[in-house]
Order: sequence, then C-alpha cells, then structure tokens
Amino acid sequence: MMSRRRFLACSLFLPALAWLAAWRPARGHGAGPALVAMRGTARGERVWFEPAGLWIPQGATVRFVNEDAVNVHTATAFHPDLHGRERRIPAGAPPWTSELLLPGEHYDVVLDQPGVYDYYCLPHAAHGMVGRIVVGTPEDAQWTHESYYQSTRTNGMPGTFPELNGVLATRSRHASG
Ligand SMILES: [Cu+2]
Repeated sequence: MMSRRRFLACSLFLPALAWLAAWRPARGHGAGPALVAMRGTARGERVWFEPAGLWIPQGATVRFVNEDAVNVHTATAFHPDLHGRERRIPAGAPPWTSELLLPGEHYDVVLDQPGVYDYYCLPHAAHGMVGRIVVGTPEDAQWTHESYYQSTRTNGMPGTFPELNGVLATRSRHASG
C-alpha cells in the first residue's frame, strides 16, 4: 500500500514531469529560442550563465531565463552605449539589454549579425557573471575578425569568456538536432 508520504511525493512529481515533457521539444529541435539560464546557489554566493558559451545560427533568438530563485539578473551586451563598457559585439550590431529579471522572468533577443557577442549581468558585474554567444561562423560573408574575439578576459571586470573555438565546436550538436 502506498504510504501517505510517497503519495505526496508522487503528486508533486507528476506535474513536474508533465511540465518538462511540454517544455523539452522547444529546447532541442530548433523550433524555439536557444536558452541561456541565469543561475545561482541557494544563498547567492555564486551566480552564472548556463551555458556560458552558446552557438546559434544567424538570425536566431536567444532567450535568457532567470532560473535563480533568490536573485535578479540582467543580460547586458558589452557596448559603450550601455554603462560605458568596451564594445564586445560586432560593429554595427545594435546594443541590447534586458530589464532586471525577477525569478522566472525571461528576455528574448534576436541576433542578426554574425560574430561574437559578449555580455554580462549588470548587478553581478563584480562577481564575474559573463557569457558569450557566437552567431554564425567565420565562413560567413559578413563575419569580421575583431581583436576581442581572441580575448577571454574583460577590461576591468572579473570573469572569463569561453574560447571562441570552443563555442564554435558545439555547433555540431545543433546540426544533429
Ligand atoms: Cu546576475
């Protein structure tokens, strides 16, 4: 006979499974946006973007989702128009930033120009919460090689970006679906 405790656990577990089943297809098959989670430890000692390095095809949408229950976060492009940072997105690409996202909230951005987009979290700049999105490949006609592509360190901020080649290497996962 099922114990009361086990029954309770199941009744919580099943809705979670149903939610996952509904959510998953949008993640892996190119039907929905590429996801970057904003995460943190329960007491907020550590915060990060996951994955820190993401490859997407030109014109794809990236969705930043705050999956951290105890912190607000932003996704903010490195650009002089946004808090005077160095430019670390392709020349001519418009700067972008989310609002402060509460737990569970999300922000979508469409990235049309091939190249490397480095971004950070405004409230956690001092904690090294940074990430990198690579759009397209160096074979694209509009791709330009900019000096910051080879650098994994920011000017005046802790945190390290993933290597460009490492992010490019993940794109086969998308091709295979
Ligand atoms: Cu943050």
